[in-house]
Amino acid sequence: MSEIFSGIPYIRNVNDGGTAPFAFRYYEPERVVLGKKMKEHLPFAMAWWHNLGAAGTDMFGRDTADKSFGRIKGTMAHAKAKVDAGFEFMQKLGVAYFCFHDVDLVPEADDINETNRRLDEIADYIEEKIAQTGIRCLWGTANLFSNPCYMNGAGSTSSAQVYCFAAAQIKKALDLTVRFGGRGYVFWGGREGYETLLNTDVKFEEENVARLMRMAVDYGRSIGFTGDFYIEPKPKEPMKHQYDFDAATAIGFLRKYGLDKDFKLNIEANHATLAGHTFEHELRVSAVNGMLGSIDANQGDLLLGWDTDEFAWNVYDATMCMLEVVRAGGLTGGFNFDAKNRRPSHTTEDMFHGYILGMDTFALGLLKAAALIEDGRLDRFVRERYASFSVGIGRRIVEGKTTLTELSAEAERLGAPELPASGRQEYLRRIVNEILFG
Ligand code: XUL
Ligand code: CO
Repeated sequence: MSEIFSGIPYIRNVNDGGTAPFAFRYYEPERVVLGKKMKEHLPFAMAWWHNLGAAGTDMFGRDTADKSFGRIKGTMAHAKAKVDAGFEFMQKLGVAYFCFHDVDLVPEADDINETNRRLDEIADYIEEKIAQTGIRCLWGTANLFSNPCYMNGAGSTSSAQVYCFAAAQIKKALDLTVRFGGRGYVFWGGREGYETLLNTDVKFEEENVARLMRMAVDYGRSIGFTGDFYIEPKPKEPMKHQYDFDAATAIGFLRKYGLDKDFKLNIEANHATLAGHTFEHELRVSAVNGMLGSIDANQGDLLLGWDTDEFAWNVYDATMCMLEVVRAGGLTGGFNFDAKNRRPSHTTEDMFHGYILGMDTFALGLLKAAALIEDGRLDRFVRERYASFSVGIGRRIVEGKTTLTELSAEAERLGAPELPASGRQEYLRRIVNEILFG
């Protein structure tokens, strides 16, 4: 098989001060940080759909990039060329995992029997590549939003027939995930939501979504899938109201329907900001609930109200992200680059620049997070901030040994409270800048 990205070398960290265009500046897979190799802190994954599929089409114009890989799009020959391109791409970057939707892998046919036959054919080919390279699946998923039948959602559809097709796609995607050694299986809500209450039974739709997830867990476990299921929250786009708005909403849903033992969350940076949260807020909410599973590592544009899926370059955000991940003890999943090149970045070189940027940004974030942890001032400040709860009446509160009557008596004895100690936000931000920029 001939090389597809023939002008591009294997990407290494050459420590040349950053002048080589196809080299990492910060990512060094074998470097040990906080007792663990960088590649273990950062299990990176390639997103099949963006990297091998997205070619720049938007609602105003057609493709700018050529992702034919020398074949006619919409054919099985093209599907195989994408496999070749994808594995060469991952090998050149040292990316150990990939993520996929079923219909990223093959052109979807009109009849599901034919689609499944095509999936079996491509799966054989992908398995060969997995055996040759050791690259594995991070997570798989079913695309339950592109086909027009999903106009009202999949689990939340108004049609029992459509619900069956959703179930069939999930079953097949789970089979493939297991065949590819996947660590996880994702439910991104897609069109699970609604446009208007005038035609929607919210309670019924949510219950049906939960039923579908329960059946997915039962089937997955029956075929030997031992990994985590994930919900990937997103607040809007495509539907006006999405049922998995944010981490807190998704966690409440999982607990209500008894799915919290099998599911964790896949947090995407751009979805967090669309929900009006920071990336690190969503990570923290997941982590404190024992639900931080995986990350869709991208970045939005705060001036735009939609999901731009850019490659992350904001080092503050990456540092805060890595602080959350390291403190949580790492991910059961990994860092999936759910990111695409900007439309004018249309060359194959740009595909590599995108990944080098993304990998370097999170590597730099890891280094800076480690420096902040080793510095200790932030952690110490937070610990000391709550010191009044480790003695006297504060301690009795935490130990559950007091009552409203006792606390009320204490307040009356004091007459008026002192102001809490300063939150020192500006001072703490100075520490962050000092660690980031020296
Ligand atoms: C959509 C999105 C999806 C999921 C997988 O915004 O992020 O690509 O990651 O379906
Ligand atoms: Co995503």
